[in-house]
Amino acid sequence: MIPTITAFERSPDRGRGLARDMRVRWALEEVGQPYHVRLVSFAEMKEPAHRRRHPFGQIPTYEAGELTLFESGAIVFHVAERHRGLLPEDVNARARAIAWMFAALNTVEPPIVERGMAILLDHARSWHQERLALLEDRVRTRLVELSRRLGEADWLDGAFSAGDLLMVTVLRRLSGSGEVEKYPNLSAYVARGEARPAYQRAFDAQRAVFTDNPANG
Ligand code: GTB
Repeated sequence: MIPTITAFERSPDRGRGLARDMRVRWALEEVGQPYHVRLVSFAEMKEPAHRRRHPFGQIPTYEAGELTLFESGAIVFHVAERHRGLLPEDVNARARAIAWMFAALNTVEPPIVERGMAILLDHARSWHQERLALLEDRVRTRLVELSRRLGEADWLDGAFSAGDLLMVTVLRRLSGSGEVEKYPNLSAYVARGEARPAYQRAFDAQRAVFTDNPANG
């Protein structure tokens, strides 16, 4: 059964792999599971047909047979549970890898998203600079803590796992800000993730959506 995922027909990131379909594509590539992609416009995402897949009218979604899923973390977890390669076999190591999945999405991603939203949506507000400074502090706190924990290791807990996959995609959301580069071990960690052949296949596939669209020429 070949699953179908959804992705932006025209991603605002212009093919930089920052939208959340990237983590699902990467997970599927890591485990060698082929997939189809249904591209959706912003208008289509809010229509009933897509809302049946995703209650909040967003991407990504995942459909395979009777199963329809939303939430990138749940989709990556589902893929990781059903294939070898993204979660350790050992029960305790597996639980720790899952903890890193939650940490990526629940502890590290929120301040990064808040910062991004503030830059995008609040830049004209009188309080923008003051709030941005506060949000950047919160992001830095997490980066310092993550950098300390990672130390000189290649991955967060032993072998590469779905926790690393999600953490790398979360850190990539700071691309262009220079923030991750302040921590050479985190910068090398992201580069290590990006160097994985599965990452590169996923990246190329999502980039082709942008480059193949004549409207983007
Ligand atoms: N918690 C959900 C998940 O993890 O799946 C969040 C899903 C989500 O935010 N989806 C976004 C979406 O569909 C796309 S990824 N937005 C449309 C809408 O809400 O109407 C977020 C995203 C968008 C664009 C960039 N970018 O241009 O850099 C980066 C990330």
